[in-house]
Amino acid sequence: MTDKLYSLNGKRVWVAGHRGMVGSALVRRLAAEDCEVITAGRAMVDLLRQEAVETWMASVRPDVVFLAAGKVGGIYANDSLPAEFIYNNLMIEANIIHSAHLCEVEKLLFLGSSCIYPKLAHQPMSEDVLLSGPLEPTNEWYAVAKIAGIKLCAAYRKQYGNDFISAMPTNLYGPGDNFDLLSSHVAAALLVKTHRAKLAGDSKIEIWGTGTPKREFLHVDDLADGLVFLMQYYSNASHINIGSGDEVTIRDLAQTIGDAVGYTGEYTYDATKPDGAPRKLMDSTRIHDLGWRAPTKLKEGMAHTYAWFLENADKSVL
Ligand code: GFB
Repeated sequence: MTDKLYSLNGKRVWVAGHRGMVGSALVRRLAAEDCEVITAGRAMVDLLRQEAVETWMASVRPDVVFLAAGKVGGIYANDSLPAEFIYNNLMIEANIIHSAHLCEVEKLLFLGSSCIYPKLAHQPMSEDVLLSGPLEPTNEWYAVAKIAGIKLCAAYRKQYGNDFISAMPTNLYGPGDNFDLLSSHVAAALLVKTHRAKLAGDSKIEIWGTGTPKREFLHVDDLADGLVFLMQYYSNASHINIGSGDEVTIRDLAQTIGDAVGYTGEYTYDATKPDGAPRKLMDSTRIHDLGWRAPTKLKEGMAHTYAWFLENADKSVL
């Protein structure tokens, strides 16, 4: 393990996007640190408005920012709301990163996504394949905004010496996910579809696409732990991947979720729906070499997520 470069002790830590899956996991994880966690809902500060962000940050003066706010969604949402995905993400990250510079925030961590890498990038994808080829068309709008966020951090490091870093998580799942079938990511969608099929006694579940694309899945509590690790052990450097190494086809993911839920029926595939990128496996060597690895395996993580879902999910989706 490398030496600790930054201590959160006694720091005022703003989690931007604390109502989302990643932000809420960060708030849970930060409870174990000796720091003050700051959150602010939309009524307090509209992150799309530059003046609102600058005024709020100048009055609150956080020492540390986790930038987990943004417009996110699965393949269908990304493909059907391109303007919202590019505009909201660009505005939120530009407003927060620039204000963090003005307010002399000591450290900021920006969250990107594995879709910043080219659609047909060499696998597993190392940090160096950024901007080496065309993006996956279903999410290029989101990807371009996230690439701009990485470059904003790099530019503020280069020009002003701000310690602004960025982390690129692989596909996520876990408590606090969005379970709306049209806008959710695949893991949450298949959990809802499988749960409903089991309750209704249906013997078929419809999967979008061919079922052959591969995805790597990271439990959001592992991500939050990795992000707190990076805040402490990674400084003044380029974007860094954070994956689990747990890669499965969508077909196998459906089966894993079927096992967690106790569904024994069949699956059908709707090839008129997009597959997206054929494969998106992160090369996480860099974070492993720093001394961090994701502890949760997909099977146990999915069982835990289903238990959380039964306890906590909005009754309208159950
Ligand atoms: O998670 P997902 O929506 O997004 O879909 P991406 C992954 C794969 O699951 C695709 C298939 O091959 C889908 O065709 N799939 C099967 C389904 N059934 C379903 C279903 O019911 N719902 C959904 N949503 N998918 C996202 C990007 O890409 O990855 C985001 O759009 C972000 O920008 C995120 O980067 C991490 O993995 O394809």
